[in-house]
Amino acid sequence: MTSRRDFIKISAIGAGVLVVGTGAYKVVKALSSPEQVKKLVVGLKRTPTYCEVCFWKCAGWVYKTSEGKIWKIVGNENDQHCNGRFCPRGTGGVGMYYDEDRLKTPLIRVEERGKQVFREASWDEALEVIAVKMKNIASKSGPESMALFSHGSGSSYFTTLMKSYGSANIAEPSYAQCRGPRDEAFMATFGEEAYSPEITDIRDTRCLVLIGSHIGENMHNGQVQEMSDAIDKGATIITVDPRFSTAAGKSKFWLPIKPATDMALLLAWIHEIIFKDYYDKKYVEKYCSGFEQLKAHVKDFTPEWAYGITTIKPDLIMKTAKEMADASPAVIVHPGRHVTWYGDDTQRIRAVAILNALLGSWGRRGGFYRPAKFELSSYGSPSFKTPSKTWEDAFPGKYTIASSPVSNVLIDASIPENNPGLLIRGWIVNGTNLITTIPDQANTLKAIQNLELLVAVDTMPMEITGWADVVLPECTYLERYDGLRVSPHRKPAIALRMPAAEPLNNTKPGYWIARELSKKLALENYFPFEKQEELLDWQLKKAGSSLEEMQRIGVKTFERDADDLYFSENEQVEFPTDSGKIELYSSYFEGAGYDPLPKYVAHEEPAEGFYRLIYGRAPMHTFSRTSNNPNLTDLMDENTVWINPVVAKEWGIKSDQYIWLRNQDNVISDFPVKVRVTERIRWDSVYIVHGFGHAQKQMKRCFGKGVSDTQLITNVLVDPLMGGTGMRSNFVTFVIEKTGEEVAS
Ligand SMILES: Nc1nc2c(c(=O)[nH]1)N[C@H]1C(S)=C(S)[C@@H](COP(=O)(O)OP(=O)(O)OC[C@H]3O[C@@H](n4cnc5c(=O)[nH]c(N)nc54)[C@H](O)[C@@H]3O)O[C@H]1N2
Ligand SMILES: Nc1nc2c(c(=O)[nH]1)N[C@H]1C(S)=C(S)[C@@H](COP(=O)(O)OP(=O)(O)OC[C@H]3O[C@@H](n4cnc5c(=O)[nH]c(N)nc54)[C@H](O)[C@@H]3O)O[C@H]1N2
Ligand code: SF4
Ligand SMILES: [Mo]
Repeated sequence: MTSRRDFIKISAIGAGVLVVGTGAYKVVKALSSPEQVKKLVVGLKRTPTYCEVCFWKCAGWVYKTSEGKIWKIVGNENDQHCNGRFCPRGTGGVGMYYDEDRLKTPLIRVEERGKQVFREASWDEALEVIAVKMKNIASKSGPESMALFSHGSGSSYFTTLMKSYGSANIAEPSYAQCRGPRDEAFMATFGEEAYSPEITDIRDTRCLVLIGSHIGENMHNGQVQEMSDAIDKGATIITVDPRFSTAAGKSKFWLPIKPATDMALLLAWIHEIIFKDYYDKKYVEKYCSGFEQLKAHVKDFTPEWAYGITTIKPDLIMKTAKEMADASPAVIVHPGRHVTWYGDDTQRIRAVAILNALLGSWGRRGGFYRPAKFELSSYGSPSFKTPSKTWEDAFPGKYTIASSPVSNVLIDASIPENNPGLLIRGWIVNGTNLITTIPDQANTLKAIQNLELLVAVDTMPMEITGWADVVLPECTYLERYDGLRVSPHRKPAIALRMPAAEPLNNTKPGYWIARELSKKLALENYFPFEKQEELLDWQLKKAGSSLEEMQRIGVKTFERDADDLYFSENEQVEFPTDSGKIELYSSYFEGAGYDPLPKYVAHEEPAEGFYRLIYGRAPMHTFSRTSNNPNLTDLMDENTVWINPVVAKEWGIKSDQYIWLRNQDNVISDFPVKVRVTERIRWDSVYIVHGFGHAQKQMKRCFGKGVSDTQLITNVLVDPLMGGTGMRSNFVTFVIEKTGEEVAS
């Protein structure tokens, strides 16, 4: 049996970074024991924070040396997100503060956009330039022709600014490039989303099915810890992945599926579970609607049928279906997170939701729990004006079930020749590196070239800042207050982030930036608190705490109002769907003109000599945001391309050799990438970690290291229901020598 010790480890309190996989990763630093670390920090000053290296938002403590320098970040033991342990990235977060390539002062563009010629400016001047342009845009074209792209803690301030200015075009890449299809599919089925952190009750599950979710490389903290616990307690892990992921290495069943065919497997599982009478009859009768329609729909989707599509043998499909049924209701078919794969993503995740419903796992121990969230008091600022148009008017009739603005729609709406019903003329981009985040870079750049204003608020000189008219340097999360973290979990909780140090150079917190800009736009009545700490203290006092208390404890966890983490035995549950039931057959989708039941649609296959480009995460990096972090580049400073030995042999390619990748549209990667020849990937695909291949010279450590998946994602399969950008529809071939360039050694 696999043991907890074998699995990817989250570093214990303040310990060095330790990453152990199934031979895939080496122990990269010696561990000091938690006791040693505890001794080391005795008497040192600490301040609370929650991590911004990814969006799991673990709460921790920032320790300073006796000289008062930021030294270490460790997990807060009372935090449900991390249980006192940070992941390697969170531990390495200190590197964001010390990175010498950070943005240092506001910059104003002096030459053509994109040429990257800037001059330094004062905050006052930079904000004045922005305010003048924004006023111009508002009077000429209406405030609704501005858009905000944002990710991370600062989103709320810039959202307030944007709404008070008169625009509701506020998009986060965590919707249309990430979990949007999943949340829409779960909403349609259960009337509720899967939340962040996900409400998966992994610690008590008896069977966890991972469809692409590569937990262990996807290092979302509490989830990795709970999966380790579940493995220790004997849970079965079933991993469906064309790649032998770290999770696959810990699985009883690895299903090396032919990529892009998951829908067929899901339908066959549904078929098996219904026709073998494996489903939870009492639960389905009591809570679900549309069972008979579903049953008729999947009648022919047998394991044999799916075998022809997925390459997964029928007996393996049957065995794994039985395994899930045996564990029911303590079974989780994981909803996934980054699910924008092939354009039929909402429907694929609908199939996932249906499976969970049949297995009775929603609302049950070891399945999905009911989240609880602390509700903060709001301070009653003036109400926002209603914009005369929103992003939904850009291309009417498209993506009608999208419940959040779609980033790619706002980008398309910035290109006049697309004839949008609303033309976007200016962007504020905060905390998202759109150039590496949105597929089809040429389209993004085309949109940018049409803008009258592009403001980038960032901590690093990332690609997006190179295209901006004005660059505003935010200080890192270690140097600022931010909004209280109130993410849902098993118990309601609040976590505080406060500065551990003064902002370096001429950088400022997001709250300050948004408020100063609001003053220049005469909108400061939407920011009634001059300092964010005054607002936090006000909110905390309303919550029965205070800023002073939270500075001491960092995290405050409350009891749930009722003992209702799971459905009780005879509970009558009214689900927030149209019918009040779990909708196996979605009347909502049907009403909106979409398939009420998920269907399998074949996807394009690679041409001869091409391989499907698939991508994912590495445990020690987050997207592109960590690629220049000195602590994390120490652990991994480039990505590699995984190639199956059969393919490598055909091409005469060897491990450690550098090659370029060329995609179906003839785009060649800017930089070469190191080869990793491995049995752990199917022959029809190649795999790289997202976030590398930076083309920004100002980031000295990561410039030119590895390849960018985004650069090669030129074919985008947009989800017709909600606008998500399917990105796994690209194929690459190998370029062994690039004319005019040396292969790096
Ligand atoms: N090709 C491809 N595209 C993808 C993905 C993929 O795997 N492959 N993944 C998708 C997913 S799942 C997601 S969630 C998105 C993520 O998309 P993003 O959040 O855009 O990801 P990053 O590339 O990390 O960009 C974050 C930006 O925020 C800046 N930043 C970091 N900290 C701060 C801060 O405190 N304040 C400010 N103002 N800026 C800060 C960083 O320097 C960086 O420029 O990308 C999506 N796009
Ligand atoms: N270390 C680290 N952890 C992170 C992040 C990070 O940047 N770094 N980002 C966080 C965020 S915002 C997100 S959204 C999540 C994303 O992480 P997840 O939601 O877990 O992963 P995905 O990107 O959906 O899937 C990646 C896996 O899908 C497999 N795959 C590729 N094609 C197919 C296919 O057709 N079928 C199947 N079944 N599998 C396929 C790949 O081989 C890879 O193992 O990670 C989160 N955790
Ligand atoms: S999972 Fe890691 S990077 Fe993400 S918030 Fe937690 S410690 Fe930070
Ligand atoms: Mo994501």
